[in-house]
Amino acid sequence: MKHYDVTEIKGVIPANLTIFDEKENLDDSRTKEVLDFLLDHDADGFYLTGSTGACFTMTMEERMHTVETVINHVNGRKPVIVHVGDIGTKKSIELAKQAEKAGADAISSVPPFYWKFSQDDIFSYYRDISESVDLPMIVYNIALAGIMDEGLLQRIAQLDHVKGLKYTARSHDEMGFLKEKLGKDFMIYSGCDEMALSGFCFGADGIIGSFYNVIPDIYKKIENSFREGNMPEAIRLQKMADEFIFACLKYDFPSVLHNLLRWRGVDGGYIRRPFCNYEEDDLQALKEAIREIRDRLGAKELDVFEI
Ligand code: MN9
Repeated sequence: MKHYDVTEIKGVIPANLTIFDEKENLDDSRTKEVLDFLLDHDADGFYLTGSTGACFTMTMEERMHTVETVINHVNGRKPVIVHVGDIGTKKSIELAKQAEKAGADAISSVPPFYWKFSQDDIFSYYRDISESVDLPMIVYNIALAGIMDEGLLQRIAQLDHVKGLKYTARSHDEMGFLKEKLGKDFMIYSGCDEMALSGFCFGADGIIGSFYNVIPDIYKKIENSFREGNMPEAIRLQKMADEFIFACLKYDFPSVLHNLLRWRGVDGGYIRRPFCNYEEDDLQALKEAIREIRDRLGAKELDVFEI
């Protein structure tokens, strides 16, 4: 199996949904169908068992099974990052070791949450996990959660195996400073889909997020337009994507992503409680909103939805 250097992990990377069946069991066959769709629609890599993947509703065994199933199916065609975050270091280490064995290209983790861990606790968490395997660690900072500030991120970034940062926020000044300070080979991924273009402008090497499960091709066009210097087109697509995202975010999230996949002709399976599963009838207003956005903006890119 091909292994990717962390500097090769870039572009548009879906934070994969975990696909369950009607009875809340993992659904390997639908998982592969969704992966094939993403591979056919320009996804540049995969980020498994993160918050979009409802990881905190899953057992350790289920997380490991998902990682193995996906990595085997992807079979080196694109890099795979495995989120191993938990609020127990020992559990994260177990997940990290399994990810390494399964053939992951990198691991990633949110900081421990729920209790107010000290900065030293959080630093030790990343040190202990990243030292437990021979894989690059991509730290996942959700700035809105207010758990890690710039000083702590810089301290963690000095750890040997820490090679990147997934940075989810609607402002990018701090992310841009960090990219400058930590150097070009320290990879930065913008995590807020509504702000992907801004992320690229502030130096992100890639974007990792939920909506790239559904419209990876539109985001690939945003990235390509940006890199070609076609800013009007990049801005048009990002604004359209934002209207689409904000219409979807009126519904339970990430539940609604499973329905959106279905509207693209892919069997996106189901989510697990306490997230809700929407019936088609629950989403008539969303279909109408998407049609309205498409018609008002003349956005033929939204024709991909059978609605
Ligand atoms: O970082 C995701 N963030 C969270 C990834 O789940 C907190 C994003 O992809 C958002 O889901 C997306 C919608 O707000 O930008």
